[in-house]
Amino acid sequence: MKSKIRKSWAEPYKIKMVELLQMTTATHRKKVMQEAGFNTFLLKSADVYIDLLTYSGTSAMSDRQWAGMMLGDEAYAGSRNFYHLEEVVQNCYGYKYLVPTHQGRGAENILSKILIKKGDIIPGNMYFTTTRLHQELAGGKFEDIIIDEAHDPENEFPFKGNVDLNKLEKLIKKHGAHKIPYVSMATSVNMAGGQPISMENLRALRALTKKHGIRVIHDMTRVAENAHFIQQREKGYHNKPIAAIVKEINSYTDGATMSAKKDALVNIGGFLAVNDWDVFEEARNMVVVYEGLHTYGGLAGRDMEAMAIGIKESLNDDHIHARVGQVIYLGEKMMSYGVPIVKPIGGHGIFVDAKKFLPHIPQHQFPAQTLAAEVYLDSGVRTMERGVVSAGRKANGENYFPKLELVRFTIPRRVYTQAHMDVIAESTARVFERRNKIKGLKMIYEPKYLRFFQAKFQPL
Ligand code: PM9
Repeated sequence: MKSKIRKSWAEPYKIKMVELLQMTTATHRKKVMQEAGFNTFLLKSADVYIDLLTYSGTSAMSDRQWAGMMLGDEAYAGSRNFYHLEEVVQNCYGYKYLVPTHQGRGAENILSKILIKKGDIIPGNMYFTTTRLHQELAGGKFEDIIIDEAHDPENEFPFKGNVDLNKLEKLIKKHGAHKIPYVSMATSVNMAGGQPISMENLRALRALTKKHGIRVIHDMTRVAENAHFIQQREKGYHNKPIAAIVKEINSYTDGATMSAKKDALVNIGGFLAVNDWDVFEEARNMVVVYEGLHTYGGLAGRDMEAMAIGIKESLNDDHIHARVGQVIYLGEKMMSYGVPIVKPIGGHGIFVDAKKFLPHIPQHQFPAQTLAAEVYLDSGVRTMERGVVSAGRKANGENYFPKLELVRFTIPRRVYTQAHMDVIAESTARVFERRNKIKGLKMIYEPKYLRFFQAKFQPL
């Protein structure tokens, strides 16, 4: 007889050191939220109890990574940690050439400047804020070619990160392949809620782009989480280790930008990795202008060592199972309280559907920004907006009004416990109970670039 008892996951580590948290009062939270202009990015970390603003650079490093930091070779040129990192990128990810950068957007800047010419089109499976901005600053135009299901929070399609190949073919027909320097393909699509792309779709994307001589550049920031969903959901992958799935994903692409602050479990770092010698040569030259010498790219030797070790740890099956397991635990708890979230639950956080949560607040009054502020006011849990504020403005000055208006509860890796997840879900449920009394916001300060980081708001 099959047992009915749930088989839980647990973290494949134990805790050696703790960081004390700050508890705050409701009065204090109200005061600091007003000072922060109702933007959770402008709160001081000391005023935050549980910090889900981002999972970027906020991971807990392992004892091995900390030990690796003591092996930092802080030579200006040719640090031994660079060669270790290069070997790990080649062996674990399968890319030939490595250019380290201080973080992901450093790699995006260099890549965009090398490959994009004015008037080029860059199709991608949903935009990401920094990625699209660098493409635009280089003179390109981003075109969304993700499948329609990705724009519907209720749609439970298991691979909502897939590329719609018909959309791509139409773009090729309209503009010609020579106008498309590469397809910008992300794994675990961030703005869609951490939704994976399937191996089948990747294979088809490779075949189509090969036919037209178009590169595929991989935003591999969360490739291990994507590999987990392929392992769990795609036929033929159940018994394949995460490490092998990651290598197969990469094999269908020509290069990658990486923010190592996510999957790779470090607090700072990133890289550009390519298979094409000519692109590498240019990138190696350009990195000295924007980041630092090509063997450190804005990083200390110790950072590169921690990254090399972190990459290997990130591909461990038990690690990734527990990491995604914690996200799913929080999502299921939220759903049990009736909180509307993006489904299926993604890899790096829970994305609450603010349009459904606060249907009486129109999008131009920033429902997701409002909800993020309300959750903080309730409990000191910090989240962030991923909706109309994050989407920004088009070249003609008009606001983008994205279909998805979400609040992101992203979970730092190896940092919080299951009890923290309970506190977060309960706080969100309390705000849900009093949702009808919540009013929207108006924007009173708007910076020119990536406005979500620094914009200020006032309650209506
Ligand atoms: N992502 C995140 O929290 C940090 C900045 S936005 C709050 O989700 C992708 C898919 C990312 C990403 C950063 C970057 C840029 C590129 N691609 O932050 O520059 O999710 O290391 O990476 C953030 P860096």
